[in-house]
Amino acid sequence: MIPQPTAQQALPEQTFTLQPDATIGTDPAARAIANQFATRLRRSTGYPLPVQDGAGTITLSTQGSQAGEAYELHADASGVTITAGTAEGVFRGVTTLRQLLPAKAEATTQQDGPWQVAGTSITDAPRYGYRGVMLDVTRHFFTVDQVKHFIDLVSLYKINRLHLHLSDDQGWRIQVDSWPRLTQYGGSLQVGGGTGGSYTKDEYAELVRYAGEHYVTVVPEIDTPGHTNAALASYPELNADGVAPKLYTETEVGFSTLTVDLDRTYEFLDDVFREVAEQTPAEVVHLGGDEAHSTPHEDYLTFVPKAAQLVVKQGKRVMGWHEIADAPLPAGTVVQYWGTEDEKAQALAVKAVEQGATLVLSPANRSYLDMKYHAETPLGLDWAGLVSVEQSYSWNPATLIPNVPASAIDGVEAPLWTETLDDLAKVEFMVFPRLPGIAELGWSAEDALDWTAYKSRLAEQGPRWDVLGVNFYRAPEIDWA
Ligand code: TNX
Repeated sequence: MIPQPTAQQALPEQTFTLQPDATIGTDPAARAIANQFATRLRRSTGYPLPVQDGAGTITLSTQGSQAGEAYELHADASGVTITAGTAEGVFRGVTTLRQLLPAKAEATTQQDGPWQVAGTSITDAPRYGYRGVMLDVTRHFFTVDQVKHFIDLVSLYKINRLHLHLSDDQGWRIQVDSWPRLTQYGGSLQVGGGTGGSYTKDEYAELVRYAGEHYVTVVPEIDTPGHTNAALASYPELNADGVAPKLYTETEVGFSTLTVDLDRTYEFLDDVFREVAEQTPAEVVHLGGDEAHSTPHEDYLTFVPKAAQLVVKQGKRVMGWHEIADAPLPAGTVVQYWGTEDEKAQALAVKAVEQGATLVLSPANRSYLDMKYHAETPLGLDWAGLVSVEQSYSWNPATLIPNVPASAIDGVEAPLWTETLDDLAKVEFMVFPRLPGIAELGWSAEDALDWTAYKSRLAEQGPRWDVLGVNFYRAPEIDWA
């Protein structure tokens, strides 16, 4: 099972077997989760599995005293009960139950039983509240259906944030009614020069809804002041010389910047952050801030507080890459650390915390899912080094950055940049098997983290991914089941 639960006790001689007449009991708060689970299990088992009020053979209850995402799962010969204090907690428990069932339970066509769960009593709660994955939909665009599939896969590992990187040099991917050319023109291409794409408001709302149904919160990123060529190309008025650059379909970074001393820049951002925030149930909006190599540093320090204020004005907290910590930050800012454990990045993380910000950790040499596994990996980049499965798992979020108190860490996020990834099979290849390890670092207690034990639990996920049709990398250091 991944992530490893807080406490688990085997109940010998108490194997549960799902029978054709089984029922799924629920209270109203967990009904949607029960329906979702029943739908999945009906396909593979062929059993009717009616969902009913109150107790069932499998019972989902929100009547527990657990807080937030915590839950308990009890499986014995008579049935399975998942108890939490919230629907979210029940959902996390159901992802555990899915992993306790045979892999073939994930099949979309009818399979032969038996459908057994070894007797167990589990008590579980997360180490961190932020356990994210980032998908870059700018360098290559991914459709709503593709992102939904991505959500299906990551939510099985208790990932609870989907950071969508929605604007960059190569494309603008979210509709903004007051600046329509951002998507009409700025979203038209992608890396390599092929057709890009963008989400209409309805499509984006559908993504947010679907993520919510999987207890994943979407964190939208509008990258500023660098990584803005698509916007600058769409609107000449955003450029210092009033001339729009061409659309860009290659993969250099750091050449574009918003014009810091132009009023129109902030009118633009005010509109963009307002329209994006309106579609955001999350309490944060990410304003990027990374690699602004074409923004003079004094300008950068002027820009960040002004842009941050426009996010705060929308009732949202600011999130941004760690470079923003050089500027004064509003209360409640979340700084995303992407350093490779270098002193400059670490100093910015310390500076962030000194200002009262909290940290989400995405060390590039550990958590970047776009880094190659080894020198011959056909996809991905290697500027942060090669990131083997062991390298991505074997670190401790609490001690990664010296002089940062453990209390300042909100959690972890694994970013997937897509310069080299133009379809879902390639995305899956880079995400699996590394993401489950980052998910475990975010969820499981510090004393549960052990590469040797993790390795054998990871091996057991292989058959599950085969059933789900996931194009995972069969890393040779894992003895795949
Ligand atoms: C750096 S890490 C970037 C991205 C690239 C990525 C490729 C960060 C905040 N910015 O613009 O896509 O490297 O690995």
